[in-house]
Amino acid sequence: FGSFETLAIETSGGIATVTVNRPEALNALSGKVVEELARVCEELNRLGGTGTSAATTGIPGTADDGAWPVRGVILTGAGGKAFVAGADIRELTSMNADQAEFHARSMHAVTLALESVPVPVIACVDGFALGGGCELALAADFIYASERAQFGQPEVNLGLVPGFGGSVRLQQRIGLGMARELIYTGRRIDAHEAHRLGLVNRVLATREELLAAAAETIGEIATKSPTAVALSKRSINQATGRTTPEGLDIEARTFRAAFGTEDMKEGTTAFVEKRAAVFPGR
Ligand code: CO8
Repeated sequence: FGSFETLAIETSGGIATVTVNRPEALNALSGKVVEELARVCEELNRLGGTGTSAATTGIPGTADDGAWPVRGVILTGAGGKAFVAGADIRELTSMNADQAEFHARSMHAVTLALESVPVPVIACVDGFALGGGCELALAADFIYASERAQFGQPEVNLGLVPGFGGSVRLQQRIGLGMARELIYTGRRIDAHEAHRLGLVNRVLATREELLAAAAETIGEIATKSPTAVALSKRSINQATGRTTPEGLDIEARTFRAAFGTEDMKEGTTAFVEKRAAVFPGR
């Protein structure tokens, strides 16, 4: 993945762990962090297969077709106090409106790139996920949190509005009424309230348990067809925010694409032959 100033990347056991690493600023999203996240997302988007799978599924990939060296991504923050405490407020104070819009659009590109990574991305929130931090977590497939997690969109306290996707993705995740209330009040909520609202899938007691639970879920997903998981992710993302007929059209096309994969042949044959499937990953 190369070397980074503001991120720590570790790959082990088929999991890439991306850690935002600016603990002195509670991992705030400076321009540098956004730039480096964009680079990582570019790498992560090359993880699918090529050859037959790319031709039939459209999932971009490495030269090593079917290898899938990474089966999931954990996104987290360093220092034990914050996931990400938002955009870097110090940096915002020296920006003009053009630069601010550029910064917002750059981060939008990162969130879209994260959503198109062909393996599941789990945000592990241990501490503050505020403003841009909550918005970054919302671009992951789903969120696991520790008991210490706190979520919020506090932009109104700064005379700002959500700028990294919160006005779109928060309502998609928790519904319009609660999204409005959280954004208008800037209120912080704890992990359990976030869980009740559906913002968080699971709450774990400690950071260790949080990371272990995410690794376990990625491990479970890794026993499935990688092309089917990648296509499911793409189908869900492409259908989000569209009308039902448009979403169903996307689903039908994706279903067709799955029919062109070797994984589909192996999965259905294995079922008929009453044996466990061994997915070739293409
Ligand atoms: N940006 C820059 N520095 C930060 C940020 C931040 N978002 N958050 C914390 N820090 C720094 C503090 O300044 C402090 O640095 P120093 O030690 O040098 O003074 C250090 O991190 C530790 O923070 P605190 O001392 O404040 O720690 P506390 O435990 O007292 O408080 C809080 C923790 C409650 C998280 C507090 O730090 C806080 O409120 N932070 C700001 C949270 C916030 O408002 N986030 C939203 C930012 S706006 C945003 O994200 C909009 C996104 C879209 C932007 C659009 C692009 C233009």
